[in-house]
Amino acid sequence: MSLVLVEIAERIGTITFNHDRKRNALGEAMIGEVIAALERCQSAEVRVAVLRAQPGAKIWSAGHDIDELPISGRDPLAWDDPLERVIRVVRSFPAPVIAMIEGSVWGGACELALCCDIPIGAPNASFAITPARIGVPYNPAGILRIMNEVDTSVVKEMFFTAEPIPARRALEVGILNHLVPFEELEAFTRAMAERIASLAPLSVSVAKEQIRMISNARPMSPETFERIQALRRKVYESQDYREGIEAFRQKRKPRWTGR
Ligand code: LCV
Repeated sequence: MSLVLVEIAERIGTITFNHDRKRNALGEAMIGEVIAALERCQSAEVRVAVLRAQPGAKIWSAGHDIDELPISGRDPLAWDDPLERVIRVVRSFPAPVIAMIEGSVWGGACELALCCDIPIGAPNASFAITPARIGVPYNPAGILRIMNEVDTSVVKEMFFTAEPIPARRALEVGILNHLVPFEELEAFTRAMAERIASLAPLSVSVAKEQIRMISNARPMSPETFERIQALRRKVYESQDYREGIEAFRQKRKPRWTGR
């Protein structure tokens, strides 16, 4: 069964997560299907794409597939990690990507939702950034991308508490562009997509790429980069990192040691 469904009509591509068994956890197989769906949309020259879960979803995505997090002292969120790859594909997709969000969004799925161009949420949308739940060292590019969308003080609270931000507050702090009642969500999103698809595609596409490049323009010295990598290595080689994953698998609370 496909982990992702794709529909392309009237220059609008709709990509639906279809992996409820693992709560749309973003594993390699599912991400491969999302990337293939985006490539199909690009070949069909869609003017806007919509990323969504099944209608009525309680979980938009449970984030990175924890079962695929490496234990062997390897960077869990390296450049070629599937989640990192799909985020780059969405950000460089040559047309706006709308995230239509019903349900809770966890971990790296928050970054995926935030790197979409226009996040639109239903009243049950919530956003929890969860490295601290598992003992994971998030990656600098991902932190910068989240900081580009949300105030630093809110980013800190999300990373330090791993608590879900509910829809109303998500709208207030800039995670959501729009908060729409359930019964209006599909029509609102469709109208936005049709509006974008009716405009000059090259102008829209170039505006998206310009904004991406300008928002990336934060120079970082090699020394700073190396220092960040050393700090992250300390975390993903820690006992706590292994404990976080083990605890998830055993469905128990983790016992942190700080080592
Ligand atoms: C693998 C899963 C997952 C899952 N992976 O259903 O941002 S970072 O750094 O943290 C990054 C590393 C990251 O994104 O990490 C993942 C962060 N995600 C989370 O912490 C969310 C973990 N999941 C949950 O808290 C619950 O599953 C939610 C609240 C999403 C849904 O709860 P619900 O009661 O509806 P279950 O927990 O029963 O999950 C159904 C099945 O999906 C698996 C889970 O192990 C279970 O599998 P089994 O039926 O085989 O037991 N699953 C859920 N999330 N991220 N597998």
